[in-house]
Amino acid sequence: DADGEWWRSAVFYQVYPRSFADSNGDGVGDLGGLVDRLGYLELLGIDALWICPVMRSPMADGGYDVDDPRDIDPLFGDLAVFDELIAEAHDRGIRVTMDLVPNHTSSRHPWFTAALAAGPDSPERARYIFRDGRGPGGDQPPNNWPSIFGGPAWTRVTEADGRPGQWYLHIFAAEQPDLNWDNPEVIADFEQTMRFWLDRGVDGFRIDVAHGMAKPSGLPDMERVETKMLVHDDTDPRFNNPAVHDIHRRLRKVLDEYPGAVSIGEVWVDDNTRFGEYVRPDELHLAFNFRLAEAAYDAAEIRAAVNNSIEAVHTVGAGPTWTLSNHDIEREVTRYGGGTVGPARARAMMLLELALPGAVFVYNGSELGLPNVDDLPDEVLQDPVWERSGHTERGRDGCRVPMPWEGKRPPFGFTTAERSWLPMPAQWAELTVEAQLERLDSMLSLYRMAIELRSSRPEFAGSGLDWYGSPADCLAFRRTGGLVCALNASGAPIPLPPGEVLLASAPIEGNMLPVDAAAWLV
Ligand code: ISL
Repeated sequence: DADGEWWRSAVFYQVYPRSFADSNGDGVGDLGGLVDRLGYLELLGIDALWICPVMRSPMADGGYDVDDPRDIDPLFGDLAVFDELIAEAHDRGIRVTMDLVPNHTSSRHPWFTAALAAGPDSPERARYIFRDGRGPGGDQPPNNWPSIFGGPAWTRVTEADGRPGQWYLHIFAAEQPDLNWDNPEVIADFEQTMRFWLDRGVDGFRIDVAHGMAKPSGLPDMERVETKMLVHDDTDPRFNNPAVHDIHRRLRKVLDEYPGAVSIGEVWVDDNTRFGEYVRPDELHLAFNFRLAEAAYDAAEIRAAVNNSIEAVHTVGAGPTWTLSNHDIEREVTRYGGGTVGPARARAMMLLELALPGAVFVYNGSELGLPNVDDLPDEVLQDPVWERSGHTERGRDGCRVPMPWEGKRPPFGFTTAERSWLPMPAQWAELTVEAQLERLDSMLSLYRMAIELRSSRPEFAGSGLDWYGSPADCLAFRRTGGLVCALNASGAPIPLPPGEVLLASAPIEGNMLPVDAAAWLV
């Protein structure tokens, strides 16, 4: 039924809990802070939340290293406040999806501690991927795979850890050992985790590294070792192995026991056919693609990203997803050039994104037009990329700086502590929620108006989209329901397509769309 597929055109709001709002004065955001700010999210008009990991974790990778997947980390609160969050969000008509991390656990997970202590060939080690090393004495890693965060993807067990000698695989940090998804115990445990949260009332999951999990048999060497951090392509043996689809089919069966529950996979796969396989009717409901986020502010690139994203999923009957940023990538205002150009382009891209058919994911702070913070002092950096790269890559903390809520000085109402866990720039005084709510021309007001129109106007109906012929470096399309969106990526103002302007990212004068602006028409 239609409501059962609520997620198809929903606006999801991604909360990075450490950076959203702090309720207990420790300088780190938490679930209590999120509950306190639900009124803001209702005002913004979003349909659903995606909350980044809040399960128990030593926080070696911001919570993507889980040591108890069926409890809330004390840093964020407890199960009682989580239940309160679900109840209060639902009262406000906001659905709640949470992040689950199937590819790996924390190295402090009791399973992994037991695996270290047990010897080779034990059932404890069989939950992870332990191998003997190569070379004399086995002192070389079992294969040549690098970690996504830098350095080898293998760490050798030492005397201090437990029974020494073997190596264990970690595609990410050494604190994130990869699970062995060929082991039935692993899948059963994950299903138990899904049911645990679904029974508490969550509306679904964002599945971390949904193209990971399955590993190729024999763990063959990579042909071309990719040394650039955080990057991989479709030939990479660490990801996108065919057996991953059997896993998704199993997980989908659990979700199907809970009507309306959705799964959104993080799928970094370039090839359209292979990407589409993840959203076949018996696998994930939705999959992130990052084509729009990867496109420069260039008409041809944007058009190709849109076409590509739609093409990749339509043959299997799934809907597209759109995202301009998240907690792993540089903030869009900075990506599009910073200064005054970046915000103007981010506003235009936001209108384009919210005009498209499909599900949209807005990362907290995008609605405020926050820039990346590229001058964080070395000593506050927490992303494992910083350590693992030997301090050559600064990592992703710059897009994770906390939200400025109100007031004139850091920490801008984010926390009652003197300092937030990552320092906030003094210039953010003009970007606070409070300051932007007062201005009709702010990024926040534009987001609110756009989301409101998108959810109420009939012109946004239908999943079809037709491109208009438009001047070079510009693009315009028309939705089945009649909405027209035009975007100017050229160096001069261009005439608007015919129609009445519903909303524009910059003031319209004389029927001309300004440089770096977008408009909606009906
Ligand atoms: O960030 C990336 C590209 O810019 C990716 O390579 C990303 O690191 C990878 O796709 C997985 O990301 C997810 O899992 C990681 C975690 O650090 C990220 O925050 C999360 O989004 C490990 O759990």
